[in-house]
Amino acid sequence: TALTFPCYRWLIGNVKVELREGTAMRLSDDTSTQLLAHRKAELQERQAVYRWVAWAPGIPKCIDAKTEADLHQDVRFDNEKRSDFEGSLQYALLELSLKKLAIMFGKSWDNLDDFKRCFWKLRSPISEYCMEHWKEDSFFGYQCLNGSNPRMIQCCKKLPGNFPVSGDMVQGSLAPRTTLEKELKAGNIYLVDYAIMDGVPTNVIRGKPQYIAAPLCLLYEHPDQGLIPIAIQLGQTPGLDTPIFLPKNPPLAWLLAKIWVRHSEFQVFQLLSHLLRTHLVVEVFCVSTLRQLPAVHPVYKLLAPHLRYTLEINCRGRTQLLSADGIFKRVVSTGGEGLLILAQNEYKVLTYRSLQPYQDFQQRGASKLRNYFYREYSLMLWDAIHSFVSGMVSLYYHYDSDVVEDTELQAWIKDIAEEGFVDVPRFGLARELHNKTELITLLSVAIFTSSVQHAATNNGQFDWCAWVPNTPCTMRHPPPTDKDAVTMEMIMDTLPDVSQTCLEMAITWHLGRPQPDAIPLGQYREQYFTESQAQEVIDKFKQELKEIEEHILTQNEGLELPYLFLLPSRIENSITI
Ligand code: OYP
Repeated sequence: TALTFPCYRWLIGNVKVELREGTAMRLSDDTSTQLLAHRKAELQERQAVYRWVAWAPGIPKCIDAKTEADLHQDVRFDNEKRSDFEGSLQYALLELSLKKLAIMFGKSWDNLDDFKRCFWKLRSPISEYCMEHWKEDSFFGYQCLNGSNPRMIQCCKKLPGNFPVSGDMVQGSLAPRTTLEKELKAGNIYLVDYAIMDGVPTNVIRGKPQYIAAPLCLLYEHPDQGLIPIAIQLGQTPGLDTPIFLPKNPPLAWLLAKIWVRHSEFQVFQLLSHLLRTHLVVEVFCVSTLRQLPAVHPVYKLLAPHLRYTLEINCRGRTQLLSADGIFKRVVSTGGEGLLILAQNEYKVLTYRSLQPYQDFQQRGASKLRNYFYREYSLMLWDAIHSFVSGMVSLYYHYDSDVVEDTELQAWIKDIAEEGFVDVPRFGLARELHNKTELITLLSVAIFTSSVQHAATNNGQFDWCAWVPNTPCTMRHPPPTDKDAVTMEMIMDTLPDVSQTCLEMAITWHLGRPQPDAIPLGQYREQYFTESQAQEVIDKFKQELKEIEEHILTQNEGLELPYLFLLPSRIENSITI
């Protein structure tokens, strides 16, 4: 099989020889001057081939390549992957255009049932469940926990000053004999706040302006009904034109308010949780690993399988999805300038801590929410990854001083912190490694983000977005200001048109479907490590993943809505899509 990541070292006479067999070597393990010279030459060559570039200011740096064609052969898709990737979207679009729907620009659907007309060959059990249940409040609440953006919900101990919900307004949603004040104190009130969307410029599609809101949504963990939304405000500034929508309002007004929240969810989920916080974060690790670590370095060998295909998929994303004439510009409300400004807003507040799941849940006060499968499974997987990384690192680094003295490793983290995560004062990653613990955490973050976290955001996207009213990619009318004036016609004219609907379905199907050439988490097809001790650590990791697999399967048996996005067999080792 072709190597998907460079793994060779220079030998005498400048002959490159693949180095799949052989012991991992830190700089200080290589003693002969010849081997040291090879090490240096390899890095010089790689630094000439893999260069940083700022794709845009205010976001992480990426690989210097205009398109995927500029990438070195070593990091390109293989033929099978390429033809599958290019064929799959064509297939999906063909499915839809057969019905002559994909070209109906500007045509609204006549009624909600009409969305079913493109629900033909492209469907899945969860997308069908979604179609049946999307209007239900408890389903809305469920998606905050286990949908495609499970990192947004936070505990609310005190109402935000710009969200004047009163006890009277929500009394009807609460359990008997309690009050909003008591429930706030008890930690049963939660908030999703899309302030980050405020002021983001909106797209214009075929001459028609699209719209964005920055909603606030209050939720309550009801003892019987589970998590339910109890109040929604579709803007950050309270006022007469920004009423607070409640479940007891006219049903269409409440429904449209929820649709607006879900529309913000599409933007935040795709651009921030998915693109920025997985794809672009992992690209930084990818570039610095290629630039700073020779292929014999143990950290190179450890990370390489988790960086496969990421450079190429990101290049394709930049050129075909996010570019000035890309898919976002054609169908999404944040297409054009908006997506960049939204990403820049998030990058300003992105922290290294928030990429570590224990800290993330703790900071959001989300540790005791019931039925939060994403939390339960991602923590189990974090533990497994952390103990695997810890086992591997300990084979090659015995003392903290080994870490401190590894100049290649120090150059690597410096590249990550200073070049990759440039201009992000609050990120909180030091520019040098002081001990083994810091190294283990950093490597765990890299592997967790490229596998588990990417799976959590990517793999459900068709399930949650295929029924487009549940997660619309754009809105064609401004948010409602008058609760009594909401009509079904207004909802249909607001939701994506026929053509936008088709593209949302096609692309989310293309990206969310199981990848035919997927290598699951913990499966190392290319034997970078040949030492038997390393093999033992890998085997233990595989065993733990198998136990997690069984646990998840058992726990999901008979569930009306299973949560299987984090089933280890369905998590890829790296971001390949
Ligand atoms: C690259 O042939 C990627 O046009 C997806 O991007 C789709 C293409 C190219 C187009 C292929 C073609 C992968 C990397 C990424 C990412 C994260 C954000 C994903 C957002 C998906 C949004 C769906 C849009 C629906 C309207």
